[in-house]
Amino acid sequence: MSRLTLVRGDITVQRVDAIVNAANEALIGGGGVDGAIHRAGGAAIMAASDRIRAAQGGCPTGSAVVTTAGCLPAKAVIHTVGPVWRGGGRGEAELLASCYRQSLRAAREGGFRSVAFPSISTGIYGYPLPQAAAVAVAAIRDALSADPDAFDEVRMVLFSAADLEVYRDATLRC
Ligand code: AR6
Repeated sequence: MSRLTLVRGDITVQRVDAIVNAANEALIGGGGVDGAIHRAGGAAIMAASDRIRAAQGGCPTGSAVVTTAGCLPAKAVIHTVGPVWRGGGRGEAELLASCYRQSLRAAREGGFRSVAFPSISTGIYGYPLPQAAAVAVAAIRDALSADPDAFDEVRMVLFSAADLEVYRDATLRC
């Protein structure tokens, strides 16, 4: 039976089958959670990203690709690319929902039964947190109800207490 859980914490230390990275389309690493994952996981994650870039040119916004997790406790990293916030009228909500859907599809295909997400797009990409939380919670719940036996746990890992509160509100509202 799948469940959505919310915790405050650092995604790099989560003991789950797969963690999700808020990456960029070029898969070249960066700041925020992306930087933290590459630092903690080591060079194997970038080596695998390099191979994906060579094979398919990167990862378009709203899609997801899977690499090794290197030295991290997880078995795999699912890299997804959220939309840059441009005011909300440029398909941002659909692209963000697609990140959660495609990441969970990749997890299911990989047989990863527990998955931890950071709050995609709400840092450097500027997506307003309450709107992003509503999209994330709805997209995860839709995926879990469509396929109730696919996962044991889908965990949202929020970096701050304030972010956790916003996500908690979103779970009560949806
Ligand atoms: N664990 C969990 N959450 C974290 C961690 C962590 N260790 N570190 C940061 N966050 P961001 P984006 C939270 O900027 O907005 C990169 O340069 C953070 O507080 O990491 O999708 C990529 O390469 C925020 O709530 O991702 C892209 O170019 C959330 O993670 C770009 O940033 C997402 O913030 C992607 O921007």
